[in-house]
Amino acid sequence: MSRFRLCWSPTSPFVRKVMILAHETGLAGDIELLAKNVWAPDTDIGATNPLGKVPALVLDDGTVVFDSPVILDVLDRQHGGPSLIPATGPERTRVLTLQALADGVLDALVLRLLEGRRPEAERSAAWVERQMRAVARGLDALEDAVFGFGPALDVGQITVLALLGYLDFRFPADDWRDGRAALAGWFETASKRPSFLATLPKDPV
Ligand SMILES: N[C@@H](CCC(=O)N[C@@H](CS)C(=O)NCC(=O)O)C(=O)O
Repeated sequence: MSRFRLCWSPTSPFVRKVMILAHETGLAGDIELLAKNVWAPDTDIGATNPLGKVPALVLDDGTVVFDSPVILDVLDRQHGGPSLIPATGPERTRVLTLQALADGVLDALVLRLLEGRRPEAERSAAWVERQMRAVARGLDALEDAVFGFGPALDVGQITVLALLGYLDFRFPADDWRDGRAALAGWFETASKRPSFLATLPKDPV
């Protein structure tokens, strides 16, 4: 029996963070995936996660864990390999802030995507522009942050991987690589990892 159940979707970058960590740490086989369409009017996700969002992880004692940074923290304590979250000190702060930065850019991208799905008359160009400015500033900050990346993958880098993968998936016309050679170069290498390739997003047919 699986040790964990994960409220999952094939396209959520936040779910992808969890799955990248699971593949990196050998935990993927311990996680049963519960596919959820959080946008379906009759979704039951709220019965597990009161916030109505994926990912949510259910432990074998029934404890529900969200959101993705907490899930990554819980799973990181469940494997015997090197931790992907530094235990203490400035490195811990750096890695967790990196995760928060990439998560925040993802939040802005999701808001932008959802705004674009509203009926045309209800869309706000100013709101979309606000999100796009946050995305641009966040990516510029990541371009600088790359120079401080550690040699081993951590939860910050996992989140950056999920973010850049999401940009290529949902916004292929955005040229995020333009003017961000260091970030693009890092991604070129990191995106070849088996954990990234095993978790490529796919729209349901
Ligand atoms: N901060 C959350 C974000 C999760 C999130 O926004 N998930 C999206 C899918 S990509 C969702 O389920 N949205 C449903 C909603 O907002 O109602 C995390 O890190 O887990």
